[in-house]
Amino acid sequence: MIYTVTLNTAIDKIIQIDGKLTRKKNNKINSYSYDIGGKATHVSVVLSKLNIPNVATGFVGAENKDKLISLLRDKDVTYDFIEQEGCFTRESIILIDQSSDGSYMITDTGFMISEESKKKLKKKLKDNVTKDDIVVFAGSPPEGMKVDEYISIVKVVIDKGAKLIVDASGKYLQKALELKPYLIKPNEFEFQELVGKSIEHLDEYKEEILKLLQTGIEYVFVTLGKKGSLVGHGKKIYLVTPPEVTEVNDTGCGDVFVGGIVAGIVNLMEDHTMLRLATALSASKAAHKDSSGFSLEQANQLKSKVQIEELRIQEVL
Ligand code: TA6
Repeated sequence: MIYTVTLNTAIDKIIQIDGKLTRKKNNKINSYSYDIGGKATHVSVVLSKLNIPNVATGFVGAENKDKLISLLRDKDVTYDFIEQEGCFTRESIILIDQSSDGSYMITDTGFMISEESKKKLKKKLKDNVTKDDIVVFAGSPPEGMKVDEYISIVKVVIDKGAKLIVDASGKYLQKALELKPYLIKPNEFEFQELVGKSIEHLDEYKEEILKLLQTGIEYVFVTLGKKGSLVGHGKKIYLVTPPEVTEVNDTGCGDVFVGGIVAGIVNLMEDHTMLRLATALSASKAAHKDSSGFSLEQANQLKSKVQIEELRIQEVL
C-alpha cells in the first residue's frame, strides 16, 4: 500500500485576476475556485487517477473538514485523516494574473497539532504500514512542530522497514537524511540550503548529489522548476528537461511530479520510463488552472517530448 502523509493539510483558493497584479490598484477577481492543497495529498490525487491504491493521511481541522473531504472525494482520493477538534484546516491563496510570470502563493501556518493527535498518527502508521509499503511525507510541518517531533513520526516508517519518501526542507530535511530515506526531492533552493552552499554549475550539483547517493539514499531529485530536474540513482545522474506547455498555473507541479515518480516505483518502471511519466504529468499540471489537476491523455502525448540526458560523472568521482 502507498500512504501519503500531509501533516499540514491545506485547502487552496485559486484566484484569477484580470490583468497583471498591481500594487495600489483594485485588482479585480475574474473567478475563483477551490482545490486540495498540499502536498502529499497531491501525490494521492495522481496515484488515484492512475488507479494505484493509496491512502491519504495526516491531520485535518475538524471544523472545516467537510470542505477538504469533498475536494478529496471529487478526485477519488481514499483518505484516513486524524481530525483535530476545534481547529480549521488552513487555506492557501493561489493568485494567478494574466502575466505569464507564474502564480503567487500565500500560505497560512495552520493549527498546532496536539500531543493526542500526534500519538494517533504514530499509532495509525505503526498499525498499518508494512515493509512492502511506500510512505510519502510532503509539505511543511505544522505550526510549532519541532524537528525531533517530526522525525519521531517519520521514523515509524523506517522502523517498519517501508520505503520512505521525504519532500521537506531546511532542518526537517537535514535531520530526515539521518534516517536514510529511499528518496528525497528538494528544489534547487532547498538543495543548496541542504548542502550548505550556493551552486552555480552542473558539476557542483553532480558532486553533491553523488555524495548523498553514497550515504545510501536510493534516489536524489533536485527539481529546477521550468528547467526540469536533476535525478541521481545509483551511479547515474540524469538531467531531465520538460516539454514546453502553455502555463496556466504552476502550483502543484512538483507534487504531481512526485506522484508520477511513486507510480513509476510501484510499477517497477526503469528510470527513463518513470522520469518521462513524472515529467509529463507535471507539465500537464502546469497547463491546468487548479492545484492538482492534469490530463492523462495530455501527459501521454507529452512523454515522448521529455528530454533525458545521462550526465558524465567520471570527472567528478
Ligand atoms: O505545492 C503546492 C502546494 O501544495 C499548494 O497546494 C499549497 O497548499 C502549498 O503548496 C502548501 O505548501 P506547504 O509547504 O505550506 O505545505
